[in-house]
Amino acid sequence: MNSISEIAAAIRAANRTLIVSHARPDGDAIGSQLAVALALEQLGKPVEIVNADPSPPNYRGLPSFEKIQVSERAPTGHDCLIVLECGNLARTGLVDLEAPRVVINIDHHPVNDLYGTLNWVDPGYASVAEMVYLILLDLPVQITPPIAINLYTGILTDTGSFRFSNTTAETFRTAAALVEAGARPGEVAENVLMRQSASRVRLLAEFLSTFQVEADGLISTLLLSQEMLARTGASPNDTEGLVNYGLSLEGVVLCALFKEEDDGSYRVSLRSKGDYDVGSVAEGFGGGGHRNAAGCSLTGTLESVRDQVLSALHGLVESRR
Ligand SMILES: [Mn+2]
Repeated sequence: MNSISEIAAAIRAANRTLIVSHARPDGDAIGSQLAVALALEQLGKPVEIVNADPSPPNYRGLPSFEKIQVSERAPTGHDCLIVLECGNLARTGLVDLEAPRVVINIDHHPVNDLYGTLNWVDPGYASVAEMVYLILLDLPVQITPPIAINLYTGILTDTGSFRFSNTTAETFRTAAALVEAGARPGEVAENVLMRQSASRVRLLAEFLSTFQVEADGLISTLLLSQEMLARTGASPNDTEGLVNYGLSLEGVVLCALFKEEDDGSYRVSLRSKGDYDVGSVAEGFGGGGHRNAAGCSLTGTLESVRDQVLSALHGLVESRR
């Protein structure tokens, strides 16, 4: 693993930088990308941002959002590639992504192929935005209000508004520094969290009616079908974060969201409280993730997919009784 100062030195030495992140980008991916781009502009360096998929509408008001290009094909001619939040290059969803002389891999997911010429992967951070903040301090650049707002957004969204167990004292220290640098928590929350589309709210109403509990109230399940998406007019972006409702009921420690994909397979999102490790459950089905947030894909009927996943979750509960 490389040090922050080695990564900052490589960023300073670059002439033309491309910043990419994962397909279906989230608040941490977008906020971190924009912050790095704004930092490079302060240094007078040409920089491009490319994502394979459009950003969810609630992030489109972020400072300098217009810098993000959406294309499946990555532009060429860069001497430095910064990859944020990707365990491997395939996660970018970009085709023909060429690896230039310098590839900088910054991630906080536990499974990462260390494909960079420089790698900094640390699952101890709740968000990549916190890691980017430390790199920007080392570059050094001034943490302007636009940079602060973008990084604060990454932290806010990846910590579930400072609710998830990944939130540390350092998370709050970084967030505090970003507030001092010009991020306004109330404004960011209003712009990012309280701007749901009508289709999402319609979907939420249908979605919550699928809520079921079992194992004496320890496990909850939720369903998202293609029919529900079609009926409510919901877009793929409208389903982001819905799984977290599964843990909102008192007593529930494990939840599974079964999302029917358009090819008929099921994307299973798993969430847990405390020490219940859903990362290992997802790995058992060929997926992955963190202890408290993971996912996998299964083929088969809803009934068979549900049975397989629930038996693994029941096993987890039994092993701790
Ligand atoms: Mn993240």
